[in-house]
Amino acid sequence: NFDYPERLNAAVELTDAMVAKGFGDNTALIGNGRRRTYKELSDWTNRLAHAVVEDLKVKPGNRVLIRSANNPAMVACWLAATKAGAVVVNTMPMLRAGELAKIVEKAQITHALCDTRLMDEMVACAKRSSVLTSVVGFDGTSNHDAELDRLALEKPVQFDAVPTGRDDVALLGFTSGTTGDPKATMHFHRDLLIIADGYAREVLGVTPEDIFVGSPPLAFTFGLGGLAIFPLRFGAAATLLETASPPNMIEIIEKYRATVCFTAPTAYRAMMRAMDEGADLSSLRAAVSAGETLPGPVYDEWMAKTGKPMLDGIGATEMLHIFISNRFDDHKPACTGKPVTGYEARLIDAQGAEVPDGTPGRLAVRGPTGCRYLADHRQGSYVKDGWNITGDTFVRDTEGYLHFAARNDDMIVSSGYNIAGPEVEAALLGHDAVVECGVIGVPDDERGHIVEAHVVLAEGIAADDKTVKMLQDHVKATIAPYKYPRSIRFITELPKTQTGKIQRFRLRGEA
Ligand code: 3SK
Repeated sequence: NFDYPERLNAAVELTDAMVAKGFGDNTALIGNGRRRTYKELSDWTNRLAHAVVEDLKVKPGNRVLIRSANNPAMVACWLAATKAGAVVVNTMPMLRAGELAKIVEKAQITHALCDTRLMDEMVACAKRSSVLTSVVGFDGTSNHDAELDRLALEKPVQFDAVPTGRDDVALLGFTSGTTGDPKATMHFHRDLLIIADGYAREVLGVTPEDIFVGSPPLAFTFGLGGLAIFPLRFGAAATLLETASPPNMIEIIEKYRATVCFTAPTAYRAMMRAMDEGADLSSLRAAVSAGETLPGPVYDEWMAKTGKPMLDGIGATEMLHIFISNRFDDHKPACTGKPVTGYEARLIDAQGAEVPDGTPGRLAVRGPTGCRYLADHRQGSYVKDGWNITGDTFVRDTEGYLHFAARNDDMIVSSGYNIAGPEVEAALLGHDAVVECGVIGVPDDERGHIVEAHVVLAEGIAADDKTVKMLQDHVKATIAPYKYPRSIRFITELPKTQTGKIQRFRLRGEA
């Protein structure tokens, strides 16, 4: 039961209200060599909000695009635009003008706030657009040396935030496109708080002593929640890294004794290799894994090395954040756990009927934060009676735990057997020679399809027939032998979305 006042501005709750609650001197953000307290963040975002309203002429409901890597200035711009009543679209720094133009068109963006280091593509995009009328630079390095910073400099540190309604749209989240076809979803001011008051409170038990670190971009709602909303809602601190490679994250964890980490299984594997070489990650009390399914061997290894569970969860941009998760006191390998309070999950067949426990079914989810597509004819096929029909197949066991099987398009039917690609991937990842892999089905005259693994090998392992045989034997010894990859291809890198999800459709040669 998420009870919020009718008039609610989420950005005020995450800044000014935190100061009023006595967190003013707590560290809120760390990044680009500086720490900022809640009081400083509140003042900064209020000054920026004045500039956004008075100089840039942003009106409530205008769509404002923000383009930046993860840094405190990006968080400040997002909060300032939200205080001004704008609907924010956070975007990835790697997007090119053509990709930005699609977002601008779809979301009818009128204003863009852009890190000056990323201006070229933004300006190129603006030149093509008749909707986008204002592009203003901010200094992502926090030296306050760009146009927006100068406009904000002399402004008052008090700002009367726009009294938005709790059900007013605050954020448009663009899906990352594992299928190559992005959609935008609308999120209300109350949604931004529900994910903290639900998942972050219930599952992570965040306290003001926590220090967050992680890799997902703030432009991906996984990152916005994990690296901004969750810490700020509880008076905790977020460390923001423009380049969040595993070595950078390790450095930050050791330097600040970070306690909560948000990243994907591949990064955790790299972090465990670093632990073998002496890295100290003992300060981490919560290792959240999402974005990709967590293979059993990665969970097991983390448990063995740290004595703590890695918390697997599944979320979606459509639902804003994680809606099914393991808990600290209730977790298992190769298991995504149970729904977070407020969310319901059903597994359905092609006709929409619920499947019995033990039978794979398509995951449908319902909850307070979704799912509302922006101007999209697909709303009717992806959302039925309030249930968001996801692209994932799960199995529920008799105790109610949900186990990921595959993305619907990653199920392989070979000689009449249903084989879940991710299960074969988990088996391969259990072998030290494998760094990363993606498994797909490829057409075969005899079997309909066969299982094909695309494997990135560890350093020093030869990409030859002996390794193929070794990996095939390993899979046969780990899971039912009929699931073994009849074809193995060695590659140097897997195709991934900008949020780190493996694009298996590209391995299938579909784009
Ligand atoms: O699992 C995901 O991909 C996800 C998407 C959006 C927000 C949070 C998560 C974990």
